[in-house]
Amino acid sequence: MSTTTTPAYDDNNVFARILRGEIPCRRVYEDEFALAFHDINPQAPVHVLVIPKGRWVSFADFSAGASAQEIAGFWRAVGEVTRRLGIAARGYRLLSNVGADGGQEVPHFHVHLFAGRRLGRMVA
Ligand code: IU
Repeated sequence: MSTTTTPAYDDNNVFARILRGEIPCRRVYEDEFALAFHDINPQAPVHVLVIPKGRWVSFADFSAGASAQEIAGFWRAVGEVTRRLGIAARGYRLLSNVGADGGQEVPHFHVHLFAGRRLGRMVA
């Protein structure tokens, strides 16, 4: 038995609505496991969000509850996005905020992908 502090998934969060096509996005890539689109408020020349198709609040419940196929498919999609964007040679940064202390604003698991300039050092 395991315990979790992850809140229940909110089907009306903005990324759920993007997945259902109720809100438009600038799509970069999509497959059965993931959708990638440009962040609406980019923090770097390339700022793309990659989200799983499943109903996961954050990396916390995704990593504990998703199937191996979902987890592998999602991370393979992240890699595919980097290849399609042509950023692999110069490098990039992956980041995922989790929960309140992590500064997560949208409660659907997402990975930020930053690239296109020499990024600053991480600040905790
Ligand atoms: P966070 O990790 O939950 O803090 O990041 C949420 C991101 O979602 C943030 O970078 C927003 O600019 C972005 N975003 C978006 O791309 N489209 C939206 O409609 C909303 C937020 I609301």
